Amino acid sequence: VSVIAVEGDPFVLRDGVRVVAAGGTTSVTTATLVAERIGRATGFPVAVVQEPDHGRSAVVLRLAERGEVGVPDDLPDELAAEAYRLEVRADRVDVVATSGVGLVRGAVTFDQLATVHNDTFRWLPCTVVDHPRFAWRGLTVDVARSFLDLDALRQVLDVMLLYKLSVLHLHLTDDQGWRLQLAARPELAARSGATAVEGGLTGTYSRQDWDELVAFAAVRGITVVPEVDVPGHVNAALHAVPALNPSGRPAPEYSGVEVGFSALDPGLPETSRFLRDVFGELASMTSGPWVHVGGDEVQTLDADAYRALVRAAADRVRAGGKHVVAWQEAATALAGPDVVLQYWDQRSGRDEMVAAAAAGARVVLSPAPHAYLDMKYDADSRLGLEWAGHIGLRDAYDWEPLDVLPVPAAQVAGVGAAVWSETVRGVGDLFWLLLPRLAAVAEVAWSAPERRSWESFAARLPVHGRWWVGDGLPWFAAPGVAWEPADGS
Ligand code: TNX
Repeated sequence: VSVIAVEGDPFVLRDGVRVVAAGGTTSVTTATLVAERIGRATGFPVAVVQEPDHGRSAVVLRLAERGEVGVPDDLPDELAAEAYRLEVRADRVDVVATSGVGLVRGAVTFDQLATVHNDTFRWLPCTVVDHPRFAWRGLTVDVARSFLDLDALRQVLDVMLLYKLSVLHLHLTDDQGWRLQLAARPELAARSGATAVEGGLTGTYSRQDWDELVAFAAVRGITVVPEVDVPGHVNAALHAVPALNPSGRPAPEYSGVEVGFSALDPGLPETSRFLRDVFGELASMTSGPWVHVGGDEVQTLDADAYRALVRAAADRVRAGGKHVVAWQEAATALAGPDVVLQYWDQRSGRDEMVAAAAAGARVVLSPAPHAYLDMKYDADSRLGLEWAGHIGLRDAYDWEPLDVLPVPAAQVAGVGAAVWSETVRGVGDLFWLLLPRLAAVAEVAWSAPERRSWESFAARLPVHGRWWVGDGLPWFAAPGVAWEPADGS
């Protein structure tokens, strides 16, 4: 939101620098993360202490009231929670926020402002006051078509941290695979964890994997939203659970890339038991407020059956104490202030979305021609789909969320990038699609339109290429940016 250069000497990282956690246990978690990151980047061991230590240079993390952070009075609480003030002076850096998440956001900005000069790390003195435009700054990752293991997801979360994203939405089930082990339904992962799209990776998350993932995300200020997609995209469930099929026999596994052909059968008693078991357990293992029920692209159900099944799933989520997220198609079935609808296909569903928003639903904007980062960059891209067109870096950057749908700004929860894995074979492919475009969508989600421009973005991006190389992440040297030589692929 604002950055002001200040007169004076730079802050120079020296041996013995401390990260001071001055805000109790909340700030200790963040301070530890900051210390690890500085230590890794610079080679200095950085200690975390609870009191400033006279005479030593320090990075001080502190919780404070809104006024001291510099948050405008009319800023909604969910945005104020992520606000921060960062003051860099010659011998001391202060990060001040109203919550632990705000400290995380400020600490990342501090990281990013480092410059390297004669082998020393230094920061120019400045004051930054900042807050996001939208609270929901998401990334949808499809681990159903092709699996990503816990280590891969940790890498994704570390990149999300760098871009101040707040929601990791995992698409855990689809026709091709079922990735989450559930105690109530072990057969789902046991059978359909071993399938994938043709050539894709298989695997599942145990309950322990899941809890570790959620904790790793939480330290980074990121909420995990699990999605089990119903009533369509369910072939993996039909493959694993014979009683979900009218024949009583398991559906064959599916490794193609068609969509829309599978659906739950509203007439089978097993269907409601399945919804109860799956969404009940999913809600209970979710620490965040949301569970995603899918709801997209069903071609084989009539409208009444579709609505009944989506509502049955949503009822289970609500009974588990969570809010419901669903794809835009569910706008005909769900409404109310506890519903979040994710809008992706601008070819349809506009009127239904407008009506649902008028009835209280909030919306997450994932317009495919800008936010579907599984599209090819251009005709020569070695990975990606093309149904929503090619998405060059500028396409991912140059769009205004509030122009996507005619709904009141207050109903817009935020923006979600998505990466589907029909063509992805492992985390390297994923990053090649995400970088640099994820940085573009992240800025769309964080910054108000009057404070961002393509020219400024493109000029700020080359150093990120150096960071990605440093972290060993594959990326695409998209045209339009003066990347540093020898970077990218
Ligand atoms: C549409 S987005 C889908 C996915 C595909 C994706 C490929 C959505 C709700 N459904 O099933 O993987 O396109 O880009």
